[in-house]
Amino acid sequence: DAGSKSGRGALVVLEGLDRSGKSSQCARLLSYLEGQGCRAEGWRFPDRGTCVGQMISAYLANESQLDDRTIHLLFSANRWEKRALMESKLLGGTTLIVDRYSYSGVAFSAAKGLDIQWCKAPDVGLIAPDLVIYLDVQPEKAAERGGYGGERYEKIEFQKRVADHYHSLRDSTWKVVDGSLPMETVEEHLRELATNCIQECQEKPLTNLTW
Ligand code: FDM
Ligand code: MG
Repeated sequence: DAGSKSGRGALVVLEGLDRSGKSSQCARLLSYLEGQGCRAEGWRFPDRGTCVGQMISAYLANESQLDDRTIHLLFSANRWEKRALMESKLLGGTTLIVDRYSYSGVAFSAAKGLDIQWCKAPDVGLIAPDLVIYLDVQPEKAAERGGYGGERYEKIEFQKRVADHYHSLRDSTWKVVDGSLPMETVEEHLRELATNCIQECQEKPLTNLTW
């Protein structure tokens, strides 16, 4: 009975390239956890619902142009503006399943050639995830999956560079799941990883991201 005790919720992040299956898997995982009686919410970054999020959304749709460092800081600000709510949800016992987080921030901006340390710096002090699940799909395979939606970063050469940067960000909180396996198999892996994580972190204090 994951999460039915009185401990804090878990911060579970899904990362991966565009078309890696993250969004579908987040939704499936969320409904599974809810079905288990676990208090959980699905979040995503960018959160396009805020003022900052609307600027990001316009940029991604190529409706506006922004300097590379400026958009990087907006993505970070979009996480900062949600930090207080995130903390209160987690401390109140709600698990958050988050589609993209700071790792997207660094991998995508670094793929443009920005310095990695510079990219990491503005996210220091955000809440550190308890678990990062990386859905590993070859950029070529992801591109075959019904094509991209036409947003700014949805090009195979760029996604290849993003994949390299994701690779260099992997640390002990990461679990890599082969995203090319059948959907149900991926789903099963995610259920197990998330359930274990939720149980293990109930009594652990929240920590901040330090990289
Ligand atoms: N993206 C996402 C970034 O470049 N930086 C970030 O900090 C985040 C959270 O935005 F191409 C990129 C990744 C992706 C695009 O994301 C929109 P969704 O998940 O497709 O909405
Ligand atoms: Mg996308």
